[in-house]
Amino acid sequence: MERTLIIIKPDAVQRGLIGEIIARFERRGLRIVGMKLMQIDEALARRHYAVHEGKPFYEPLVAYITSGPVVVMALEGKDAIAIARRTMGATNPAEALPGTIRADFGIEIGRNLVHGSDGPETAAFELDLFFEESELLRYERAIDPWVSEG
Ligand code: D4T
Repeated sequence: MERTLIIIKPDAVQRGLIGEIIARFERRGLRIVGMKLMQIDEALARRHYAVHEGKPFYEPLVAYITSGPVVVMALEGKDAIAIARRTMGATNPAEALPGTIRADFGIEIGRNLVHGSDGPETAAFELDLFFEESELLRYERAIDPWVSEG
């Protein structure tokens, strides 16, 4: 069982796509174990995107992610990290496969609607950045055995 951090970015919130995006992860079978609406401040944005510091897109990226409210979610499931990223599609929406969130709603990399952790270490780091341990719930859904053999 894995957990991953998803951010529904400011462009998706402004465009009224929160419900649409949550529904796609939910329908895929991933379980929401944490969720909140928040505004990311500059310090948190810089920590979250620290690996990109110095790259040409770093400052615009910080400006974009802090430009309005976001929804952050912790999703749980078997292979949740890779499955969430495939549900999102390629980083650049112009190259994402149809049927993915980024392809269906986006056209360029600087407005790519969602973030998802890219590996187990990143997921642990990012979940810790955005959630207190007490905000991450443990529960089972009646549908879980119908989503996964366990
Ligand atoms: P995020 O982190 O938003 O889920 O994106 P990815 O994990 O799919 O992609 P990433 O870490 O390589 O890039 C982080 C973030 O930077 C933006 N970006 C990236 C950009 O604006 N221009 C670029 O050339 C790259 C590589 C988009 C996502």
